[in-house]
Amino acid sequence: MNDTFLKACRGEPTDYTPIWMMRQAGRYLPEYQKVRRGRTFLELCKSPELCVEVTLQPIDILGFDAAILFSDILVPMEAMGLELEFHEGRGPVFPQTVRDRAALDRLIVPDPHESMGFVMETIRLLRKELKVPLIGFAGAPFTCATYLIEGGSSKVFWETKKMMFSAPELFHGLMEKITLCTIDYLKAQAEAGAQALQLFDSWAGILAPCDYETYAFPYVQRIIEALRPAGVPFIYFANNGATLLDYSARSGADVIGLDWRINIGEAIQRVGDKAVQGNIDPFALLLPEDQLRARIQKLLDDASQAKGHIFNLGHGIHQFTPPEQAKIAVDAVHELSRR
Ligand code: 1CP
Repeated sequence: MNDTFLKACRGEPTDYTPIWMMRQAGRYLPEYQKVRRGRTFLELCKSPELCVEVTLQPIDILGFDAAILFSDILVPMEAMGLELEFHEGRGPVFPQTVRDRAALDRLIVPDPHESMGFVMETIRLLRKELKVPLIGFAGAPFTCATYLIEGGSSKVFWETKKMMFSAPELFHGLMEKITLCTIDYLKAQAEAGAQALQLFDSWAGILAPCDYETYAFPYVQRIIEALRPAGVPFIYFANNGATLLDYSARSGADVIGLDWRINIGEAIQRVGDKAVQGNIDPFALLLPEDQLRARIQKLLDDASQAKGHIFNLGHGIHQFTPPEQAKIAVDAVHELSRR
C-alpha cells in the first residue's frame, strides 16, 4: 500500500510529494465516457461496481497517489428528500427548491446506510482493490445549501443571499439540517473504509468574511469536530478562499486545500502548523511540457516549508484537458520532488 498521501496529510516526512487531482475520475477521460454512455450520471453514482471502475481508472492510467470516491456532493441532498436531476450541459437541477419553512420541514436527515448504501458499498469494494488511500467526501453545508435554494448552479446567488439576509432563521435551519446529514454521512463513509475525508466548499468564496463567519464557518467547524473520533485526516477546501484562509486554519482540518489564486508559500505562512493541498491553476496543464515542468518545480520550491504538501490542482480538472497533459504533471511531480 502506497501511503505517501496519508503521511503528507499527517505532516510526516515522505519520499516524494504525493499528487491527486480534484475531479480526477471524470469527464476528461475517454475511459470514463465509455462507462458513462447509455446511463445517466445518477444511475452511474448508484452502481457500486461501475463507481469502482471509474474511481480506479485515473489511478491505473495516470498513477495518482490517492483515489477519490466516485459520487457527487449532491447525492446526500437527494437523500434528504429532494428530487435531483443532472441535465447535459447545465449541471445539477433541483425542480423543487427550498425557499420557505414548509420546504425546509419536508427535508429529512437520512440514515446514510438506508438511503445511500450504494456509496458505502462502493467504498467497501474499492478498499479491496486499491493500492493507494481512498478519499471520501461531502459538500460543505453552505455550498450544498446554494444548490437547494437556487435550484441548481448559480452565478449571482440572489436567492441564497436573499434568504441569508432577509430570513436568517430559515437559512440557519437549512444549514442545521444539512450539517446533521453531512456528519452522519461522513461517519458512515469512514466506517465503511474511507481513509481521509474532504469537505468541498466550492462557493464559500462568494461570501464576505464577516458573513462566512456567521453563516457558513460554524457548520464547517461542527462537522470537522464531529468527525475527529473517526481518526482519519480531514481536508477542508474553500474555493476562492484566499480571503478566508485564517478561518480555514482554525477549522480543525488537518489539511487546507488551496485554490490557485494565492501563492502557496504565502498561504503556508498563514495557515501555520497544517498540511496544505494544491494549488496549480487547472489550465496550466495546457502549458507546453517544459513550461509545465518549470511551473511545477516553482510550486514545489514555494511549498518547501509546508508541514506536509499534497500536490493538487487549485480546482477540478477541466473536462477538455488532454489526459496526456495530466500524466506529464503526475510524472513531473514524482520526479522533481524525489528526496
Ligand atoms: O458525467 C457527467 O456528465 C457528470 C459530470 C460530473 C462528475 C464526473 C458531475 C456533475 N460530478 C462528477 C463527480 C464528482 N463531483 C466527484 C467525484 C470524482 C472526482 O473528484 O474525481 C466529486 C468529488 C464531485 C464534487 C462536486 N460536485 C463539487 C465540489 C467540487 C468542485 O468541483 O467544486 C461540486 C460543486 C459538484 C456539483 C456538480 N456535479 C456535477 C456538476 C456539473 C456540478 C455543478 C458544478 C457547478 O455548479 O458549477
